[in-house]
Amino acid sequence: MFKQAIVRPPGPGFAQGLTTSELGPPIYELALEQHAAYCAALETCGLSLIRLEADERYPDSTFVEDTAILAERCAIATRPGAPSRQGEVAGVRAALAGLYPSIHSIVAPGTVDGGDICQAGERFFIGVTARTNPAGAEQLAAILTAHGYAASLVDIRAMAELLHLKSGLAWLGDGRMLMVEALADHPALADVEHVYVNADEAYAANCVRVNDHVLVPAGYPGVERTLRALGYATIALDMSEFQKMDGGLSCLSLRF
Ligand code: CIR
Repeated sequence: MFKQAIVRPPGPGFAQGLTTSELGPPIYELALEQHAAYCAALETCGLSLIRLEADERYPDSTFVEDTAILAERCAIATRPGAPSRQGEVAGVRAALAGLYPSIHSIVAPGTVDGGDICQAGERFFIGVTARTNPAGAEQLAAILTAHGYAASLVDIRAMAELLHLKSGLAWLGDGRMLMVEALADHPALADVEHVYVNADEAYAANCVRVNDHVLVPAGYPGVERTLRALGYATIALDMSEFQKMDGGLSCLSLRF
């Protein structure tokens, strides 16, 4: 069960962040509304929120998930793969200081984005991507295994359409992984149950199981139907302005 989450609203310079999407610039006011609805949904799921102030120096800093890995037995401050994002980590680390007895760090030349890390119970899947390099993935795996977790590397560098591992999959609990079909044959994912997302709803592979609910992006009825048929209670959230900046649901919070 998650009890808390760290969130940070977008700042006015949000549109200057990194993006590969061709969906046009985000509307700031709408992004704030969508962020507020996202925070309310986390509270509906029973979480209390640690709300950081918007950090105008870093336009991508609303995507807090990329700056840390938070597990029950350890916390790791990342070193994001995009140089423009590395300065985001200090503020999140400061927020974590009172919450974990010690905080590990990913160090150069390693890079890790939290969006590449998927916890599945006692096991962590670590995506190797353009953002998380092999050195960072190995550092993280060593920290996690020292704390008694299993760690599996999932190299998806050949799948350029996936910015992060969790752009293409989400752990649902109960031994199940929601995923795009492109990941179906990945050997690292062979021993979890696969639940597929159709290619035309690929964005919705980035869902988040939060306690008794699964947060899903609004506008993807096939994924919602699939999840409801499996017995999950879903909460649909409009993510349009974050999608314009390559962001998904998971990246807007650090849940622990
Ligand atoms: C970036 O390119 O880094 C941001 N514009 C989006 C990050 C999304 N993060 C995530 O999916 N975990």
